[in-house]
Amino acid sequence: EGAVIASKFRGALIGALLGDCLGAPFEGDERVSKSVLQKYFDKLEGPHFKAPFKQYTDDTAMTKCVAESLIHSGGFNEEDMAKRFVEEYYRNPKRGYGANVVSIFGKLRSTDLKDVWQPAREQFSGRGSYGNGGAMRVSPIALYCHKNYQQMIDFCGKTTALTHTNTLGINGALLQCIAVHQSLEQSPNDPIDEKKFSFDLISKMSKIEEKSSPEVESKTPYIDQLKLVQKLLEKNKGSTLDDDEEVVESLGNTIAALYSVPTAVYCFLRAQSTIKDMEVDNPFRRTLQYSISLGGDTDTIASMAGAISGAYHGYGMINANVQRHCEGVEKMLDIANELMLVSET
Ligand code: 8NA
Ligand code: MG
Ligand code: MG
Ligand code: MG
Repeated sequence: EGAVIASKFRGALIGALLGDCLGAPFEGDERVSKSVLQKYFDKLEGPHFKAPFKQYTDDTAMTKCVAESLIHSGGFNEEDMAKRFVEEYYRNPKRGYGANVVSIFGKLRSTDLKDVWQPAREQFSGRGSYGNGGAMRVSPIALYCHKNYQQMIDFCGKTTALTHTNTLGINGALLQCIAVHQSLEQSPNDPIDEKKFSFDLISKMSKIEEKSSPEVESKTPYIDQLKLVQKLLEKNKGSTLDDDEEVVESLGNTIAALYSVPTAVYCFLRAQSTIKDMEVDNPFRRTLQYSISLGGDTDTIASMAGAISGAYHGYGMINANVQRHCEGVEKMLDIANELMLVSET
């Protein structure tokens, strides 16, 4: 049992890292041809060849900060977490950060972290960011708190509020965290029941959405999206023609959390079975390949879907050759091991 959970910890973090590294070259493309992606993955999985590293972006940089802060502080500590975000950003600012989040780092630095919560509250004239930058970095929280669901919700909300205070930004991060947690709890030998997995997400998100009021027409925007996930799964699974256009149009592929986190959940669930124009047996690879094919915010959607998938299947499902092409794998494996040690209480 210990070996299974250790593999799942590595799977979640390496899944997040690989989705980011492999998705980043396609970020902003409208859609990515499935045959181009087939060759791209085949080549990376094949015999090793010398090629420049696929560099990780803000998604992984911030995920590492979250993990290291939890490990170092023995839990959530807002000053330590904020300090790591700021230091990491100024050490390497060219990681493709969101256009607005960087002003938070500037304010935190110039005020010497006087009030770590305030700069995020000031974003977008006080409405706060609804970007997916909160959600993209939460997988370590699901790991660290895997035995304490309420603590996970608490840590996830607080970690997100350091940069994203809009209800949609926060609830998107909570959905991603809950999805990784559900995957972690599920035995890799039991096939995923897509209906149950999504119903469980809906029931947990309904507790969250009944306590918050987003600035949008629906009172339950994430539940609405998750119901769409169920509808699309029913329609596309086993069908000879996947309606990717409808997936993109309705679930979305943007930098907004509402239009990317449910999409990542969909990609994970959809990739449990075969997908047209993808000759892939491995469901982890299929998750990344399908996520990237949808275009848009490819690094982030693939990273989130990769974390959910890796947390379910475990590290053993992740091709070793591909890992050799991605920056920071060794360090991320160390982090997974450390998280494993400190969370096992
Ligand atoms: P953010 O907080 O700057 O949000 C990202 C963007 O979302 C902002 O620049 C705005 O355009 C928009 N936005 C967010 N909240 C609001 C609001 N309340 N009103 C109006 N517009 C809003 O940064 P973040 O950390 O959320 O960004 C994360 C994303 O940025 C990740 O996908 C990451 O990979 C990166 N990134 C994405 C792209 C892309 O085109 N897909 C490009 C570069 C960087
Ligand atoms: Mg990125
Ligand atoms: Mg980027
Ligand atoms: Mg992105």
